[in-house]
Amino acid sequence: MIREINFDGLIGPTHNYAALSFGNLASASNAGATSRPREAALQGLAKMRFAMSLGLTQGFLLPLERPNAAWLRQLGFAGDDAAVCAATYAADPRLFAQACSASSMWTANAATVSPAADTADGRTHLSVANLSRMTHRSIEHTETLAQLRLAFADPGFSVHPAVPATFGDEGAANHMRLTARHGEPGVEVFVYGEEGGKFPARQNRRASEAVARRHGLDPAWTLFVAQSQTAIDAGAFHNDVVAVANEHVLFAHEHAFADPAQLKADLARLMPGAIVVEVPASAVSLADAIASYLFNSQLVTLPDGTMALILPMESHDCAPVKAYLDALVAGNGPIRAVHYVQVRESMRNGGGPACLRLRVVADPATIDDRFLLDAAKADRLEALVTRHWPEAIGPNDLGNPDLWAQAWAARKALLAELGF
Ligand code: SUG
Repeated sequence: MIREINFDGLIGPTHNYAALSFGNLASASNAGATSRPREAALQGLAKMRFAMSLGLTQGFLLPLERPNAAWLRQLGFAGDDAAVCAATYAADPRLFAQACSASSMWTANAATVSPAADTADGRTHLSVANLSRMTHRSIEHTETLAQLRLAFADPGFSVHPAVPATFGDEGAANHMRLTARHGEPGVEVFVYGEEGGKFPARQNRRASEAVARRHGLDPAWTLFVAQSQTAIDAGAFHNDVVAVANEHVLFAHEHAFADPAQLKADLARLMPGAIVVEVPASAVSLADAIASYLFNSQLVTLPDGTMALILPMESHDCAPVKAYLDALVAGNGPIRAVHYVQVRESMRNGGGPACLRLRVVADPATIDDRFLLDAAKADRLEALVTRHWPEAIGPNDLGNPDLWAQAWAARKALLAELGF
């Protein structure tokens, strides 16, 4: 049966705080902090389990190989993997940190997905994101492509490589879809930024247009919408930091878009049943929205047809946001419940519940079963993480050869456990 499946990124063993993402306030402000990779991965798995407990279908994607010695070799470092890492760390510690990043955990940036109901050939199209605006993320797409081609090998899917990197593309983090029901045709909304602000605009309009063409979307049902410069400057480096959509509901901050009136008019024209739940700055300031990640929540349709928000605990702990959410649930709107999950390790790098998942509308029976989760597999993954993931990584630990060996061994054990 066709449904929405959330593919969360299993958080990798090198998760750390190297402040690699300029414009992402959380990443910058936790520079040099000590990370807890084991706890991070367990928090991620607990969130996946929670989603399953709500009756949702859950998948996951694997962490990529880090440190990425193959990439460092392309940059001229020579020798075996450990020698390449040692030479890079000695020559350029920041470059080495980029090769170590566990950033593929944020699978909202893995790809843009257009469900079969929207595309000309009736297949579900996935375009891997090039992530070219951040060096540490620009090295994800080749391995991500290989993984998505495995997971979505069924002829009902078409998996495209990244669009050329001159056009920055950040995938589903800047893409929303409004539809009466997941399996039905929808309006696809691509959100892009414009250069010239305080921080880099990470999604480019031409990249979005290329993705829409490759997916065979109907231009009449495809919107290209500019992010507001105010939002980007306030730290909304992706649209999913200030907006989230599910089926007929768009939940967004008043200052998310450059021209919200136009977007609302277009939605009303294309989808008269669409509801925009707009949060005014007078209730939640842009700064509170970004610090609490109110909008980086998963807006989901439960099996009984009602909608719920899965939010980070930081939203619970921000008084104006909590007050807004309490009133939202008490009111008569389409969002009937809110749930808070603990994903603090990821949040400290600017990744909330929505960043950690890639949504795919499909029949689970058409997906490689190794990428789907159930309670028994979650047990096995938790045991494996507990055995193999480092407990902590401090600012000076990235140069430690024992850490590299542990990270490679952990990933190898994971692949073996899952039958890859
Ligand atoms: O790309 N952080 C990620 C967070 C991605 C969030 N994703 C979405 N909004 N969908 C990023 O900025 C920080 C890594 C570091 O600093 O070590 C980082 O890459």
